[in-house]
Amino acid sequence: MANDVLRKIKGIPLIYLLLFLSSFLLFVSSASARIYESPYSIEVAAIPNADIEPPVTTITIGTPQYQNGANLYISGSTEITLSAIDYGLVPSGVNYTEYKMDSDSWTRYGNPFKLDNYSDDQHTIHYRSVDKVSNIEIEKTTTIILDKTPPETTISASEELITGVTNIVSPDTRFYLSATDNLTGVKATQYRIDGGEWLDYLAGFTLSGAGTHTISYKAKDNLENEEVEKILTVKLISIDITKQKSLDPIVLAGAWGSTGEIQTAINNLASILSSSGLSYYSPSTDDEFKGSLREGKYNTYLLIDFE
Ligand SMILES: [Ca+2]
Ligand SMILES: [Ca+2]
Repeated sequence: MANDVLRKIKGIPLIYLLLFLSSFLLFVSSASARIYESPYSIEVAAIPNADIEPPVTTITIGTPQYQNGANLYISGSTEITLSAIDYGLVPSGVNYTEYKMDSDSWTRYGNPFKLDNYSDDQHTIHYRSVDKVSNIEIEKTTTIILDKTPPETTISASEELITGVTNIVSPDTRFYLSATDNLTGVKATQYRIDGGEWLDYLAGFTLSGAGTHTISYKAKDNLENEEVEKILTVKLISIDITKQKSLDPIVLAGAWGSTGEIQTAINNLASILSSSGLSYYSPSTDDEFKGSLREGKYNTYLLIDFE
């Protein structure tokens, strides 16, 4: 068998043997080059200065928020979001983002956060990010004014309201609301009567219907911080009909008799009362006169005795 192979090789011209040998060596060298190709490319990615740029962090202030001139107001329920993108020739990626309030210490950022544990005031949020090769972003700041407090509303009336009692009022009594807010400002003041529909307060209002009434009132600021409803209970006394009639004098004129002389006197009296512009009623008997007195519906009584 081996002799057969040797005999066949001996039969091949030398030039073919050399060509075969050189092809074989070329194949072996290119195969070894391929084997070392992969680790060589990893070394290229790790060359110095591939990432010398820090990340860039962006802050987003959620709602509610209220901009008034240069001032940005937020409430205790407003969410603050930070997001970062890394830069560089070959960015290594954001390692972490951190923030701090005012002069507090840095806190690693995880999820959107609120400032409900801070006091109502102006605060500065500092924030920055660091990439995976320790490039640190120069810190940025955003200043906000935190307002977690609803307005306070007070009620007053055209007559003095006494604290601690059920005040007696009339249909003419006018009620006024006044709301003040600590920082953001009052957005709306509302009231409702006897638990009815809420109405926007625009100007003084009155009540109607004799009896006990409740006036509920509240206000909210420009960040929707809403005051807890306050209630004033009053008793309305309506002006009765007799009292209203008293504004227009009505005279009960008692003069009665059967003789011509008395009747003339009665007619003269009626004429005088009419010309005076007074409303009057003249009973025809003394019993009728007394009955009218008992009813109490006249405010002036005139009894003429002709005897
Ligand atoms: Ca970077
Ligand atoms: Ca407020």
